[in-house]
Amino acid sequence: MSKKVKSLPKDFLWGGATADFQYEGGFNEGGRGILSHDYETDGSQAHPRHHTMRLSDGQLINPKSSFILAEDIPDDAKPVFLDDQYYPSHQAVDFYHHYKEDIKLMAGMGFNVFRFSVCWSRIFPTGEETEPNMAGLKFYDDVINEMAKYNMEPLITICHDEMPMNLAIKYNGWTSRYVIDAYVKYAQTLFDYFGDRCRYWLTFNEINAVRGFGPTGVRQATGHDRYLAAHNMFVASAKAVSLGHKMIPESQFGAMYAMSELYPATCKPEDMFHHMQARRENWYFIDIMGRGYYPSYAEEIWQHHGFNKLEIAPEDLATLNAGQLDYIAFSYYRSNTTKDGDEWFNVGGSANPYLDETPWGWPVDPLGLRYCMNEIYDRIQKPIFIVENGMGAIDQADDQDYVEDDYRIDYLQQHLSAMADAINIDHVPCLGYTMWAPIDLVSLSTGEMKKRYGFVYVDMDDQGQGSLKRTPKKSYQWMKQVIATNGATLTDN
Ligand code: BGP
Repeated sequence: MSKKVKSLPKDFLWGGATADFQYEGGFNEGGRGILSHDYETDGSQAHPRHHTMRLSDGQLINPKSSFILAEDIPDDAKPVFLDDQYYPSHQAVDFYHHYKEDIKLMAGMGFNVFRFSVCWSRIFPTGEETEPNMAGLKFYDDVINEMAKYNMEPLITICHDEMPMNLAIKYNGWTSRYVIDAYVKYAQTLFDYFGDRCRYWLTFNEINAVRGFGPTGVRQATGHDRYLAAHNMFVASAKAVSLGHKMIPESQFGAMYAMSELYPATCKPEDMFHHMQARRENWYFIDIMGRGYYPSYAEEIWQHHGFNKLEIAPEDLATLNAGQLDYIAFSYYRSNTTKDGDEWFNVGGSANPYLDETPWGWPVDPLGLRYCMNEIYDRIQKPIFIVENGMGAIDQADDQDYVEDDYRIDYLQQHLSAMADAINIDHVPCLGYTMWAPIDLVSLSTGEMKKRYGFVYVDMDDQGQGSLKRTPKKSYQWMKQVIATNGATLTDN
C-alpha cells in the first residue's frame, strides 16, 4: 500500500498530559491543604479504590471511589487516614521533587507543550482563604519557568477531578453555589500569576463524567444532585472563561470531555435510537459549554435520571452564553458499544467483536479517534484538542530498567495516524495532541502503578516502593522521531 504523507500543521502542539494527584505528590509540603483524593486508597480491577471515613460513632466506612456516582455518604462521615492503608496521592511519583528532571526528559522528546493540573488545595488549602498560599504558587511558577527554558508552553487544567476536602465536607461539594465562588477566586489567582505565560487553559477535566465523592465532593447518589453539581460547574467554567478572556487577551479556553467513541451494538432501530440517547449523555456537556445554552433534549435526560426539572436562574443562562469555550478538548482511549436496555451513561457496554483489548479490557480503536474528532467538529464547529490518549499496559523492565514497549508504539502509531487523517483528509482543525502520560504515574481508576502509560519508566511499585528513578523506554525515541518530523514518520494503519 502506498504511504501517504502524515505531516501536520507547523504550529501543531506536541506534548504530554498529567494530573496533580496522580503525578505530583508532596501532599504535606509547601503548605498544601488536604485534597479530596488524599483519602483515596490504592486498588485494582478486582478491588475498587475507596475512601477511608469514620462516622461520629467511631465506625469506619469505605465508600467506593465510584466512577460515575457517589454512594450515599452519611452527613456525619469524616475522612480519616489509617496507618495500614496506602494512599497513592501522597507521594504519587513525586514530580514535586523531580520536576526539573521530568521537564528535561519531556523536552528531550521535543515537546512544545505540557499539560498539567494545578492542585487546588496547594493554592487555597481549604478553598476558603482570602489570600493564596504563596509557596504553592511558587511551585507552579518554578515549573512554568523551567518549561520556558525549553520553549515548552503550559496547558493548565484548573480543576482535574478534585477539590479541597474542606469544600467537599462542608458544602457537599459542587451542589453548593459557594463552590462556584471559591473556584472563580482560585481561577482568577491562576490568571493573575500565570496569565503572562499561559495561553491555553482547561476549566475542568472530563466534566461529563461528574464522578463520585472525590472529584465532585457530592455525598448523595441522586441524579438530581449529579446534574445540579454539573450545572454549578458549567456556571463556574463560564465565569472563569469570561474573566480569563478579560484578564489575558490571548487566552484560549477549553474544557475536557471523556469522549471515547460510542457505537450501537447492532443496526436494529431500537439499538440505534438507544445509542442516540446514550450519546447525548456526553453531548449534553459539550453542547451547553460549547454552544452556551441548554439543549432541547435536556429535560428528557433529567427525567431519565429521576427528576422533572432543574431550576436554572435566568442570570445563569446569560453567564453560560457569555462564557462559551473557544475549543473542545477531549480524552480518547477506547470505544464502547451500547444496545437497547443498557444504561444511558455507559462506560464499557457490550463487547465489540471487531476490536482487540488492552490488559485492562479497554478496546483498542484508532479509527474511533478519527470518527470522534469529526463528530465533535461537525457539531460544535470549534477547534479541537486531543489532550489525553495512550495505552495502559504492564511493562517488563530489564535490569537496567529499560522497557521495549513495542505494543505502546503500535498503539500510538495507529492513533496518531488516524488523527493525522482527520486533520489532513477530513480537515478537522486540531490544535495539538498531549499523550497520557509521558512519565509513568498512578492510575486514576485503579490506583495502581503497574498500569503504565509513559514514554519514561519510573521505578516504583503499586505500594509506592522503589527508587523513583526515571528511564526512557523504547517508545521515547520513537516519539522523538515523530515529533521531529512533525508526523512525517507515521505510516498508514
Ligand atoms: C482519564 C483521566 C486521567 C487518567 C486517564 C487514564 O479518565 O482524566 O486522570 O488517569 O483517564 O485512566 P486510568 O488512569 O484509570 O487508566
